[in-house]
Amino acid sequence: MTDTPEPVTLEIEGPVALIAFDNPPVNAMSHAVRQGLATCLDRALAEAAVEVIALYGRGRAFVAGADIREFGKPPQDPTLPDIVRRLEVLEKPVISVLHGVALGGGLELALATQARVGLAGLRVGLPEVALGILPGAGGTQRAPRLVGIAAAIEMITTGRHVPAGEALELGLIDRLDPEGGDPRDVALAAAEDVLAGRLATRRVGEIRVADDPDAIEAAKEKIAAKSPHLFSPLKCVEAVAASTRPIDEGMAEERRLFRQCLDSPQRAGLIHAFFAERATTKIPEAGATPRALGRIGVIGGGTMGSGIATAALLAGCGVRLNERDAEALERGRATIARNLDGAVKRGKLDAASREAAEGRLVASIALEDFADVNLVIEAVFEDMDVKKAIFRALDGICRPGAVLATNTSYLDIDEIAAETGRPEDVIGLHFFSPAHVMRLLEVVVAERTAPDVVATGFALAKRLKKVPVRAGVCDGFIGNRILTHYRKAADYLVLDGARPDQVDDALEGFGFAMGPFRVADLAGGDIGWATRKRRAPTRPPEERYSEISDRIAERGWFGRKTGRGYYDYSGDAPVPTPEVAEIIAAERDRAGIVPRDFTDPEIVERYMTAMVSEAVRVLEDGIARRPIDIDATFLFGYGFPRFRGGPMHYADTVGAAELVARIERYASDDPHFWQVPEMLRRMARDGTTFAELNEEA
Ligand code: HSC
Repeated sequence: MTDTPEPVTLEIEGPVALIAFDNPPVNAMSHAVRQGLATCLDRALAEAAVEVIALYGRGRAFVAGADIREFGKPPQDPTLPDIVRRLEVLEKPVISVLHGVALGGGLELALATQARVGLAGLRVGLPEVALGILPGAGGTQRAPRLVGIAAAIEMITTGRHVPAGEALELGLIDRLDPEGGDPRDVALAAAEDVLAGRLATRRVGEIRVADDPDAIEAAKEKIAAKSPHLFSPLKCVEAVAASTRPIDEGMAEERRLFRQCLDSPQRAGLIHAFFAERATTKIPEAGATPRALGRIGVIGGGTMGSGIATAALLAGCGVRLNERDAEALERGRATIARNLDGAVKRGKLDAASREAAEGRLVASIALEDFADVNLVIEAVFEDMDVKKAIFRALDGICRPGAVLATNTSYLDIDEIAAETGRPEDVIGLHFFSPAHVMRLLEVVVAERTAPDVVATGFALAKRLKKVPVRAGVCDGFIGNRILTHYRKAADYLVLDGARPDQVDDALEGFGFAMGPFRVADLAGGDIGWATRKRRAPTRPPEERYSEISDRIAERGWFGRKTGRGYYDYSGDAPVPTPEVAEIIAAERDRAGIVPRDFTDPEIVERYMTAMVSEAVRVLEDGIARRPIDIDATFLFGYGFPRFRGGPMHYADTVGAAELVARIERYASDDPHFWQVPEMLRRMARDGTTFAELNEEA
């Protein structure tokens, strides 16, 4: 005997069979659930008194889809497509009652039932495209039968969640129960309505779909323009196009296209990214109770401070903003107001909520006003002395137990913490600009940070809907430390013969949102220049140093904000700044370099190998706990192509042995920069992968 609860249960109430999914947390259709459903259906059919069957979910959702963890493993019968086909043609009518979410295979299951009742707050959708696949259990065939080809393509290629009201309007559900209530009770009542003729049933698969070649063509064009790298969106469109055929033929075509997606490396990358987004919260401090978060203080009203304040206001927190004088404070306030306006424009909040958010902001030039905040985030410019002075002051002002956080990108947080009499309350909360938009939050744990302070950092991230990654203290933490290294590889490529725009184009071709030189122009050349100057005294003499960026910055060309940088922004579209080519040529002459050609794959290979090498050292040093934390850092903070899963997932696709061979080959030109990390050498020898390290951690 085992105590494991059944994931699917059957209850017979007179002529009604109630089948409930009970597979926490989200009732994913794992093999056990599919099997359980098949068995319950058999039993309901065998029961002569049963005239109608109603499906519903226990817990927080109807069904959130197929069990994503099963993809990539051998399929086990009964498959979801088999089940939905069976449901639709069952001798007794089956209906479904949906609450929470009905996503992917969950909605597909519901579409195969003969009537759908939604509960208030329901969201439905076919989000498979985000996982590199397509709805493979009839969604591409039944959704168009209910909403038409154009609307089905829109839903399936964006994967968006459709709110209950819209689902009713579109015809995805037949009835919306505005009261909500217990799904079981609603299921019983709806089944009785079917018996009394108050709720009509029909087989969606029997509906005919009107062809819409214009919508199909327009969708293909849009995908080619917006997501040229992605494999599955076009396959989604092809599958929907087959919905004009009889259901069995359409489902066969859907299955053929689904298989292609399943076999594509993008599927593995995107599913890895899905789990990376959730894995980062599994930290040693997860059991600690977070401290209160109600009132948040932000010191510094520049781009970063205002962005952080905006993020906190949008999350419903009360915010105190501090600047050193009234003028700077007013600028900060204005930036926050603009950010909030932008959020309204992007449809993130309505006008009333915007006013309420702004109403929660209190601006003050007196640090003494921070005495009662629960958590304060310092976001002034990167100057150790200034930061130390602020922390000394906060130590004297803030109430005991307040969390004192710094948003520094590079500086030593242990040194900052040592300025206070309460280093256990000090932590790094490293946001990424624009902080109210970018999802990554590095939670930097200093030597003496208390576990509940770490837990508070993670709780804040959850409240702000960010992806928190636990990092250790070093110059640049996880992301910027790795960035500094591979950015040098990009500089060396240019020094040795590539053009900056060629490097950018090659990496954008690989899938990065932006190449490193376009990023530098966007971030502002002055920032990198200041960092390089700060690091100059500790730069090892054997390190190659490209002065190209310094020469550009010395001219006051800081990128977009000054109209010039690597690119010239004075015309309609940015073009490479002609003088930059001269600067590069002069630097090559000065360094005695004879330029050579690089192919795009060579550029990508060197850049990615540099990224992976430093990432491995970050793991070796314990700055990141697991490879998947590094993947999440790059996916959510550095525009890493999601379909490639992150740098460590990419590294597994290349293999440790090949990476070692590459580094050794490049090292013949520059043995200082290209060094094989010990861990990578060991992995190459043992044939192990980063995925295995994730499992072990
Ligand atoms: C699909 O359905 C494919 C089908 O079309 C066809 C299949 C045909 C096959 C044919 C073969 C021949 N599976 O996000 P949260 C876990 S593809 C497994 O933190 P929230 C999640 O990892 C699927 N696990 O909560 C986490 O675990 P942890 C289409 C799943 O409230 C926990 O649940 N569906 C899972 O913020 C809580 O998740 C989707 O893409 C799943 N399907 O959001 C929906 N879904 O605690 C994906 C969740 O260990 N899910 N988990 O970290 C979501 O969007 C969100 O999780 C929800 C909940 C909105 C459901």
